[in-house]
Amino acid sequence: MIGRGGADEFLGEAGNDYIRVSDLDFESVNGGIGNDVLALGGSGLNLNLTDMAGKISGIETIRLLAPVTIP
Ligand SMILES: [Ca+2]
Repeated sequence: MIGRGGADEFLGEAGNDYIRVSDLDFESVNGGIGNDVLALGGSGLNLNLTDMAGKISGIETIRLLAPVTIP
């Protein structure tokens, strides 16, 4: 699944899913069952997992595709 930005909702359900976002404005990412990847493809993203609590679930791997700041 590839998000193009904005308040998207991703639901992976069963299987190994790959969810790519271009910003952090999505409503929710839930990979469901399986080994699911959340890929951050935008530039200048500042990912604070504490702020994202409740928005990201069922994700086993976070992949950084572009310069991302993790405080
Ligand atoms: Ca899944």
